[in-house]
Amino acid sequence: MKWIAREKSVELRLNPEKILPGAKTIICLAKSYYTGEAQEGSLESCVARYARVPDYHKTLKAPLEELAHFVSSLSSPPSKSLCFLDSGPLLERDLAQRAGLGFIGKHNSLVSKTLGNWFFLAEILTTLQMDADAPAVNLCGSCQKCLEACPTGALRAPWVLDSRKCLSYMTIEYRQDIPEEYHAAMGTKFFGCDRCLEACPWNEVVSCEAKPSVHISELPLSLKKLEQMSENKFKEYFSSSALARARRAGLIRNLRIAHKNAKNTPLGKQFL
Ligand code: B12
Ligand code: SF4
Repeated sequence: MKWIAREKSVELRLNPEKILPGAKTIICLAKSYYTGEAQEGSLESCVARYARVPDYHKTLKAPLEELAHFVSSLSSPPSKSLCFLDSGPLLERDLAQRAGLGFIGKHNSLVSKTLGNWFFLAEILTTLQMDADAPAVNLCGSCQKCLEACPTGALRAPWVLDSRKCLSYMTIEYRQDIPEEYHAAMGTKFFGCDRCLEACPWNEVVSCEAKPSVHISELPLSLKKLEQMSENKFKEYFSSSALARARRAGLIRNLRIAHKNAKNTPLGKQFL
């Protein structure tokens, strides 16, 4: 993740006017990905919740662009707008907190009083001048449940995440063998990690409707299928899934560890 520290991207992150000259407003958006609780022992339960729905980079692109188009049409001459969805050089959580969408919890994710912490962030950067909402206030209090729940000690202190120890980083971004010391902590979770998010008591207030997803059950997800698949076929089958980010080799690596941890359980057999 060296790109985070690159001088150019730091400069852009700190100064959105360099991304869009004349930028006056950042509209921050949140979209819930909550699909309800997965059945225990199901393949779906082994994947981080955000990846249980089709890849948000793709599904949210069109509605986001439509909204940006609408924003541009609000003034004459039309304002200029740019859309961001995870990929751009913006500090999405910091901006969302400042826009009042929620507060940055001690686990580093944004927590909303209505959506819990199960949502994506997106932004529209625009030259249109708009009034700002009030920033959100932190409501963690003395709670430390997320820090206690992290199985690897990646959350070293409140708001301090050591990504090198984070199972989300290990199973999605890391391209080498996962060191043995992290295998047990992974359990059967072979893509991403939700442990710190699951621990947050603010999830009890989730007010959005859970829409069950069939996405994971539709993917060819087993060691045998992945090992026999060509890279081109992998790209084709996983084109609508966030799981593609781990690549075929990464998913095979992760599934082998999850299988070892599942021993002879019915779930372990599904990994084969
Ligand atoms: C790189 C990245 C990761 C990396 C590193 C995480 C990290 N610490 O930065 C890894 C792979 C580990 C990761 C994991 C996850 N990620 Co991620 N990730 C990103 C990404 C692409 C960039 C983050 C970045 O720029 N980091 C660099 C640091 C400097 O910036 P920062 O963390 O935003 O800011 C921190 C400090 O500056 C400081 N700070 C800044 N302002 C303020 C203000 C106050 C008051 C305080 C106290 C602190 C503070 O605290 C911030 C939080 O650590 C963002 C998208 C984006 N463009 O923002 C998604 C994003 C943060 N990830 C997201 C998600 C969903 C996850 C996972 C939950 C996925 C999963 N289930 O496995 C985990 C959660 C892990 C965790 N506990 O943080 C969502 C979070 C949504 C939300 N509700 O907050 C984002 C916003 C993507 C999106 N568009 O939806 N992620
Ligand atoms: S679990 Fe507790 S400390 Fe962590 S983000 Fe939620 S409220 Fe804050």
